[in-house]
Amino acid sequence: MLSFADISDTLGRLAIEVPSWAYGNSGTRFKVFGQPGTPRDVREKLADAAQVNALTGLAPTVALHIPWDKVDDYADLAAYAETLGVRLGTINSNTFQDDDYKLGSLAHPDPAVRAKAIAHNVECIGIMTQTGVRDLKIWLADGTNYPGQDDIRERQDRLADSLAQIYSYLADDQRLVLEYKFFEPAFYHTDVPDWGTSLLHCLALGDKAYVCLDTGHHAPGTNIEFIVASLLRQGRLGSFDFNSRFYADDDLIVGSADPFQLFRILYEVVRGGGFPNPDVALMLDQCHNIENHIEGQIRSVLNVQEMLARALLVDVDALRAAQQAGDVLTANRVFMDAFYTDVRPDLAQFREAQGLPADPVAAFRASGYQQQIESARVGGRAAGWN
Ligand code: RM4
Ligand code: MN
Repeated sequence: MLSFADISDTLGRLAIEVPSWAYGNSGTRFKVFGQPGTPRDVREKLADAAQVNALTGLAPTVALHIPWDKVDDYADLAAYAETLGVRLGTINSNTFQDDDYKLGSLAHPDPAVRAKAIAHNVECIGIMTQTGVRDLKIWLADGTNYPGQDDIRERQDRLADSLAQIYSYLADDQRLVLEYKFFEPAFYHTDVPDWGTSLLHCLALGDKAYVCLDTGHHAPGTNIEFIVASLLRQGRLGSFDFNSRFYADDDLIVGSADPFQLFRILYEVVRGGGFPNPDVALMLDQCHNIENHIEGQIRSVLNVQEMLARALLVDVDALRAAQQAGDVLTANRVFMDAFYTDVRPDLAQFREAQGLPADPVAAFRASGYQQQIESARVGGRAAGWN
């Protein structure tokens, strides 16, 4: 087995992008429980995100959702982020909350609605240009609820055309990442339900189009690490939206529902050259409905770090030797040895060596930051969907 010293330099390159919306209130369709101290605007979301980075050294960029994080001056916002020690990250477009989008957005039957959704994405590319951000992430709520409701084949044609129009606005150093999700909010069919559909659209668009894999967007039992391996083989895995789920798209803390699955995914990321690799953005897409937002984010980035450390510990030479010898159980044992290694003491030391707290959650609780925002911020708003 490898030791922590063998992997610490590589592990030190980990950077996780956090979502601005994780700092807002969120909930289910049944109830949103507000939390005191919730950010009232994007600047306060950035300030909270900066705490996560300051305490863990793991979260240097913050993804924005437009229009939830709309401001008049994006260059100014980017400069403000820098003063907090973070940078702006992926721009997420949002074509799922206007009344016009009831029947879809980029695949809508009405060309006028498609044009509106395209224009919104072009506006997002403009924000990327102003802020030096590389990626536009598109997640669509498009789909149908009833068989026969719309022509599912023609919807693919409309979608392809809309995406091509958006893609044509990208600069050479910008990318489009297309996220898939197998159901919800549409219940019968979804226009980008799976990685195959996303990949087909990306291949048609060109080499600046990549797939975004949200770990919560698969049917139960799906072998996600296989998808990771396949997309990395094609050079088309652009980004992850990490979270975890028990049943549907639960958006729980990454690694909380199934740590072994996270380990297997990160093993394939490393195996396929997806880490360290700036072309594969490791992002969180989560909601903290009942736990403290900032602590939830701290725990999340630490979970990714911990499982990545274990994945890096896999003795790949011993694994390959066992695989090639057809020694099934030795291969499995080599793999499991890494998974079962408790790296938490090493990680605590690793943090301290960088001048970071050994226990970032405890440090956050001791910092007084939460108390300070609770008294300073009144009327904090939701993430945007309620
Ligand atoms: C979607 C999808 C997107 C995220 C929104 C908030 O389910 O996962 O990535 O931007 O939720
Ligand atoms: Mn997502």
